[in-house]
Amino acid sequence: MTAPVTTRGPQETPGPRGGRGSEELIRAEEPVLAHNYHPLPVVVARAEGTWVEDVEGRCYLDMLAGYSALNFGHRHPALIEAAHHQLDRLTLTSRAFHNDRLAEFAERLAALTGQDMVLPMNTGAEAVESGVKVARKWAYDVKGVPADRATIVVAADNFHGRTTTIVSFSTDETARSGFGPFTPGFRIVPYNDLAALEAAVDETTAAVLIEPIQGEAGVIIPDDGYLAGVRELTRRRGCLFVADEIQSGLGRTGSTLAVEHESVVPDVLLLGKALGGGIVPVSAVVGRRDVLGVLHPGEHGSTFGGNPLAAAVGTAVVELLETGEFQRRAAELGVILREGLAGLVGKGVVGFRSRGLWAGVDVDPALGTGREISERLMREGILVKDTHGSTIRLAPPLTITGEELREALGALEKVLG
Ligand code: IF1
Repeated sequence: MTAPVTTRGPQETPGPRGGRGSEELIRAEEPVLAHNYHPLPVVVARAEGTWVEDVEGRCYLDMLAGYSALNFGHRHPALIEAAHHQLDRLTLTSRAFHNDRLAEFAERLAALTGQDMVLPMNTGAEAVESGVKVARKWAYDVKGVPADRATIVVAADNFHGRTTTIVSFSTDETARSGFGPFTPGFRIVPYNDLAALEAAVDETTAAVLIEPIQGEAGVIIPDDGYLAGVRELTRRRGCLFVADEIQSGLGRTGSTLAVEHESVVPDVLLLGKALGGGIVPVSAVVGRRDVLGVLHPGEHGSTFGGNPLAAAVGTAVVELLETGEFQRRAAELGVILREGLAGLVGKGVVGFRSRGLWAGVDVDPALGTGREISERLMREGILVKDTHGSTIRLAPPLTITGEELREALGALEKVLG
């Protein structure tokens, strides 16, 4: 084992360490890796906390945090310890047998989120797919919707994942076109529009599925009252409220769940990303007993879902969140982020939206695309990811310090100057 990265800045041995350098590794990917991504030209080799180090030993502040999969930073000691401990005992059983880690994970995750039951899966898209299946089954078994007639109402500009059913209700042509035929049964309404939702819901509606804050769309925060309105509407009209908290949940916005900002409790929560502690893919559908209770043996499953390694890491994640420390940090540091960004409005920033440690920043298009700004920030030692057009998103690990956050904001000011 080499020493972990504990300091920022170039390490003692700059330059490729024996192996292939960044440029060579990037070139090597080209003929053998499907071109479904266009990554920034940085090849990461090690990371700790808020910092990543490339193969040449250059260090960068990670202001993306694996799209919120790294809310606790890279290799959080408690999570790494939980993973090591479990690796030495038991890693996989399949759900054909019980394992000794799953009960505690489910109990503590349900308690943390104020729900009754947990359906463990692996990736975010699987949690969404599973949520769709549960909602449909509930519509037939409990609500009494005629067979194969259930509908699910979703929002325009949503991002819920990449499977064929999920892209069926995407409005992003890049994500969708070329992948049909699509799964029927979805109705798309504008986000943040309760009247449109009211009009779209009918007696066939199993659920309303939305992100409490739309991530890929540019960190779009709905008006105050929207989430409470969705809750009231779904209850009154007799359908489920399914909240995709895969990106917004688990501390990011300054609370365990983004729906807490409006004191709303959905019927079903979809969780992922940070639930795996940046170590393994862990996702879950979490919901009330009368909803998740519609599933019976054989009706749904997963080889890896609920495996003991995932459960051990997931339990350690829940344990970190039980302290409230990360939610508090996100809320407190979110003020620095918001004030810093407010100070850049008119200085290259045309507008921004933020909640907790999560921001979508619209850069003056005259200064470059989001991609170009991201490349300039990379050269300043800050890693971010653009979204549509000239919007960049900031979502650092919740372990970031105020000083590091100010440094990132300073770099942003510099590249926009
Ligand atoms: C990509 C965005 C982030 C999600 C929500 C479900 C999933 C995601 C709210 C699916 C996934 C990802 C996946 C990644 C890009 C990314 C993303 F830009 F698209 F919006 F995070 F910012 N629900 N989000 O955000 O989870 O199956 O990937 O585990 O697909 O390129 P997954």
